[in-house]
Amino acid sequence: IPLAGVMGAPIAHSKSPQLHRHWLETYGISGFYVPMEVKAADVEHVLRTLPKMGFVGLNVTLPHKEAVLKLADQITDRARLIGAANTLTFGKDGEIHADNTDGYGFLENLRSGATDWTPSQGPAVVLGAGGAARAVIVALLDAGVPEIILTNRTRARSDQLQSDFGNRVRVMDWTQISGVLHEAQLLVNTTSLGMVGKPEMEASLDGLQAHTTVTDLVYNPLKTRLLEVAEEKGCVTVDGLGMLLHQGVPGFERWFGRRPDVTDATRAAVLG
Ligand code: SKM
Repeated sequence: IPLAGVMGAPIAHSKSPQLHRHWLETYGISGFYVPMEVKAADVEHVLRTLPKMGFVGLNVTLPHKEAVLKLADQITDRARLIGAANTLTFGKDGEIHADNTDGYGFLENLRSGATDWTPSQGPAVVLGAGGAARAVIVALLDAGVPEIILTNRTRARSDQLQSDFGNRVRVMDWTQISGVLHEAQLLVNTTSLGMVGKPEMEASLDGLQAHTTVTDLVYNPLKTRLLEVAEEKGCVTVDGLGMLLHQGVPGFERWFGRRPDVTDATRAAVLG
């Protein structure tokens, strides 16, 4: 019986156990998926031990996504480019294959919620320059978005991403977003602003127009203030829950042998 799970600190908030257990049940697969709260100092020991216990793989969430890359034996190009991994698969001798499916999950969610959005049509404005932004930017560049306008409250972090990802990324000051919003074909919030327990999105959205597709990585609440404002302006909006659901697909398929579908029932299982 295959065993898998999700490792992070904290881990109690994670919806991955509900997600994978829903799929196991739906497809009648015997398997286990367990949450594991692991301290940074224990990550290596845990990764060496789990394969011996019958684990076939693991999702990795904050704050271990970068650390696991250093312990991996094989790393996919996209995980290397992003600089973090969220999906590990263990080989027969415990060797670790590391992938990052966050960008894939982001794009699948966006495509399923905004069917008219075409990557090549115009620039994307990305708010935030953390790990999630890196995954989103790699996915958008790969999909053919001509330009990414990147803005972060701390300018130095966006400058770092600009130097990592090259001249299709243009950096703007946070206070100047309003002036470029009218250019955006897509607006993505990768910051935690608007998440329950965090400050509200304080960026000015005055320049936002109806032709821009707007998506938020925050999914608690499902409808953030950003998405509310966007809806009022007539934009197509896509909430962040689907990204979590879709990023789980490749791992589930590798570990449990069946490519799972993301449906309304999947959403309901995770929200329930
Ligand atoms: O990348 C994902 C990760 O695979 C699982 C997760 C979670 O369980 O909350 C969140 C994201 O970091």
